[in-house]
Amino acid sequence: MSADETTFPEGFTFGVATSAYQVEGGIENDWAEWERAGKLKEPHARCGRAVDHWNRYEEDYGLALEAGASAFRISLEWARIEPERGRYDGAALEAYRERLLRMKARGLRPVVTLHHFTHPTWFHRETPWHSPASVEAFRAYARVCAPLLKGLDALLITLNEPMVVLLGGYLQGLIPPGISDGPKTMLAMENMVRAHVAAREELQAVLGKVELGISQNMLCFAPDRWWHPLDQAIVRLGAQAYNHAFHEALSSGKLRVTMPGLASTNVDIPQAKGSCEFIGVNYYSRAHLRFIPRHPFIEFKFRDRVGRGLTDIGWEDYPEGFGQILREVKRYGLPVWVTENGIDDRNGQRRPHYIHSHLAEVLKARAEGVDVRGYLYWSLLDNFEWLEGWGPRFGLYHVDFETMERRATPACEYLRTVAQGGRLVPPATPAPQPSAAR
Ligand code: IFM
Repeated sequence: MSADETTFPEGFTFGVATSAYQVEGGIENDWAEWERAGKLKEPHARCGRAVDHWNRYEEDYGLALEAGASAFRISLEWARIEPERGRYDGAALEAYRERLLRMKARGLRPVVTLHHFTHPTWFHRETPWHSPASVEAFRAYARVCAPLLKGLDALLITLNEPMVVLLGGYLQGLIPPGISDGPKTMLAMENMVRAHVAAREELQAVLGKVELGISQNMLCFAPDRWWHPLDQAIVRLGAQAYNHAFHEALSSGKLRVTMPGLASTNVDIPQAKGSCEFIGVNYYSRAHLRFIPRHPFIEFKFRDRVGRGLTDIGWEDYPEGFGQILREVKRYGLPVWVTENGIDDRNGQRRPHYIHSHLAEVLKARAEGVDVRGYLYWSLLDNFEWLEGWGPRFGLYHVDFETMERRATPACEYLRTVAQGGRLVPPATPAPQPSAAR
């Protein structure tokens, strides 16, 4: 290994990531409605008070610092800020401003997402993403958020994982708004690109120069049958649509998706060209795709092809795919931020090894010229994992969901050692065997 492959450059940022609905508690939005409609895997699960971050934010900033973080990613909850269309909640705005100022004062650079999966309850009824009104609704929300961000030098993210919202909410109907319609999915995608541009304009108008992007969930796709031309074809089309179409639209102004039999679009949105300062990558796993001769034509599987054992949520632990994705995004010619990377590891023993192997890929990619500037671990705390509810544990800190007590897992000390030393070192304890890890 060269020095470049063991040492992080001066200024490289280590941080942690969270999102409002998953940690704050006490939020009424489209997901709360979805839960009450019994749509989670466990129909009685509720996010409810989440992990009470709304009240414990000072404690949580301290925990992030103890884990070596110098950046803290949150999202603003649109439903708190605009509970009724056009009515903004001054107390919620003040509370967010106070939290961001405290974060900054404690030495944590704010990373602020405007939209992380959730919507106010009026949104899908009045201005759903497939209607052009969504663009102006998001613009108005961004305009109200902009003053909160003044003087913070925050890294800004307009949309988190828009493809997850689009595929889950508009194509598969599994998450709000529960639609299953290819053409509407593509209209919604086009409007999300336009909404990103509109939000950028509003933020720039107040903040001047911004450092802004989106966070894209990026999977390493592989053909289930390596030799099968149709599996290879859907991997090519799927990776282009899922991983790259959004980034490409924001880079070139051209939105192109080809998913035969599912959804396709080809529109030019010139205002979107060059509308990001960085590429945000959320990476977790590799997925194997297999062509099936009936709708939806694609079968999606997590397989344990290398033998490291699946993670507790059932995803493949495949750091090599992270390296591949980082090299792929080099084509956009922008700095890269890893805005999420993490593992559901319910006993906490594998997490240091997962972080180590994924940080090794960051260093390799940097040595190959990919300008990765920061790494945010998902997540600081165990939290509410959407359709999966309360089972998964991604946290650097284990949370007792009854008492809300936070307890460090071994990854806290590991991340702190790497972040403070600026060097990648192996974890102190050996990796658990795959069988023991499941
Ligand atoms: O918990 C989610 C997060 O909200 C978005 N990215 C993936 C995480 C793990 O599934």
